[in-house]
Amino acid sequence: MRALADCRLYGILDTGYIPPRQAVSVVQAMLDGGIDILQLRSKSASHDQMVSLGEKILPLTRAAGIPLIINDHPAVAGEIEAEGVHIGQDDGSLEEARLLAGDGAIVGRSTHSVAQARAAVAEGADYIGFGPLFATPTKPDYPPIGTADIRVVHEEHPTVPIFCIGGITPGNLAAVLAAGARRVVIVSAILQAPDVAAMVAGLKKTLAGTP
Ligand code: TZP
Ligand code: MG
Repeated sequence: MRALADCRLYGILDTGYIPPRQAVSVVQAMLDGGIDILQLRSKSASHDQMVSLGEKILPLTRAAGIPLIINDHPAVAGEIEAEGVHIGQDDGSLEEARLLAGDGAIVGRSTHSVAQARAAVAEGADYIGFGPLFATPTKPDYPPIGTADIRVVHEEHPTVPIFCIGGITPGNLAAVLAAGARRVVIVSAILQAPDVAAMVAGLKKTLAGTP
């Protein structure tokens, strides 16, 4: 299984873009392209629907040796024995998520400011998301925070994996890396690409060009 420390391109299978019947083929394309870590995110699914979708995807991510992270549903992560769970600012404590997700699970937290990043790290998050950097239809309710604080959070937390997120595309990835990012989450630019595997492979190549 790929270690979190070795993950730089984080993909999300978001049911807002991909209907459940296409989930398996799109996940396979992301894996074929070389995605490092994958999240299952559905803002509308019930616990049982998340279990059912997660159980369809897990054999693929397992075969590829890539961690599967469940958004918002720590108990689902525990039930299907996914590698981890991702929670937002309003999703309860990290400790509670860790208890539900089970021993050894990765627990990540979304953060939208330097202060939130500091709090999540203090709480023991295994990684943090940091953004949205730019305005994005995938998370329309959050004002973009820009790129200036990327360097600040990396300097404050040199050993914590920080995944920059929000409106990142092949067109601005180089600028995001130049602003100090090392790891990114990219949702719509991957899921809306005509060739998902080729998009992922191209993004990986750009990331590989920046140590
Ligand atoms: N959290 C902050 S921005 C965001 C989430 C889930 C959405 C990122 O999606 P996209 O399409 O890559 O902008
Ligand atoms: Mg949430």
